[in-house]
Amino acid sequence: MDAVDDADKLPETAINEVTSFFESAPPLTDAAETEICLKEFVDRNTSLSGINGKANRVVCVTSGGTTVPLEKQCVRYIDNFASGHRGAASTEYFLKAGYSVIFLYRRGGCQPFCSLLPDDPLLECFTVADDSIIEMDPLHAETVKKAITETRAAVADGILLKLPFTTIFEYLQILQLISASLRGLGPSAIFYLAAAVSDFYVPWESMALHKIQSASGPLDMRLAQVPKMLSVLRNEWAPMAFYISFKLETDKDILLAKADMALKKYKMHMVIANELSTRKEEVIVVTEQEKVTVRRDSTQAGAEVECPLVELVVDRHSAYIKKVDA
Ligand code: PAZ
Repeated sequence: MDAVDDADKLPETAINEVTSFFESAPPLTDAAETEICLKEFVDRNTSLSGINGKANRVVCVTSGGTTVPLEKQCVRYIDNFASGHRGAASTEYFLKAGYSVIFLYRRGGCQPFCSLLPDDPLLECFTVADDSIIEMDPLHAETVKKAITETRAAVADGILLKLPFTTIFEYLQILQLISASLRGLGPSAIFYLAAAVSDFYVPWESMALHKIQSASGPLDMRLAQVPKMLSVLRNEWAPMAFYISFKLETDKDILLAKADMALKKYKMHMVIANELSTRKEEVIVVTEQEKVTVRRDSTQAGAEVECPLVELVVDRHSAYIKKVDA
């Protein structure tokens, strides 16, 4: 599956649904600043010579779940399951492979280079020696040092840009800004869409302003369908990029059929199928030509499935660039 042609253009109704979603969404508070950061990041990366022959290659990794607010002054919301581990770990492997990464992540979710930190780093990594001196617990010193230095180095070198989201509104608006900034990179850009994105939402204009009261009994609420943004991204926003989406199911009997369906419907280059209970052990990479099971190397302590997965993605992406450039 290569770049889209005119026959693949979306019907007007789909475009209209997307337009009205964006028109009615609460505007991003820092859209202008985000656009500037993205432009600087992409400009810098197109002028870099790159490592391992990966000049100009930029991947947008999405990570964590989007929320759907039920109230404008939000007290309650619907959430999507995702810890953000897949996205954070994949980011590290893409950076190692010589890619620059735009990490679009759920606020509070897992971060690259931080997987070895304890659950509550502030409370577990530091001790108070006396009233004024805070000391690092020697047990965690190396891990903390590594997390800080590697993150800061990647950001300072301009190869890692971290952009947070919480709601479905923020996620899709930032994704649109990212796609606009990566469009010019053509096949050198990857969208690696590991975030768990809401399918249903409450439109902003019909959302309650204040906390919904429970005194009036059971709550009846009709959720609208989130427009199929993946189609718009793939067909309209950045049509030459290389696309990888993820499919999560709990019923393994339907997993591959659903992944195949997503591959065809959204014209993805790869769909990564994973089951909730085994997602850290293995995934199945579905393409037009093949289905490849990728497993974590269980003989190695701390080995992650994202290591061979990203290796495979890089290999297929290189082949895609070669084919497009031929
Ligand atoms: O973030 P995490 O490591 O806990 O989980 C990753 C995942 C299961 C959310 C991801 O691999 C995935 O499948 N994302 C897409 C989910 C979906 O089908 O919408």
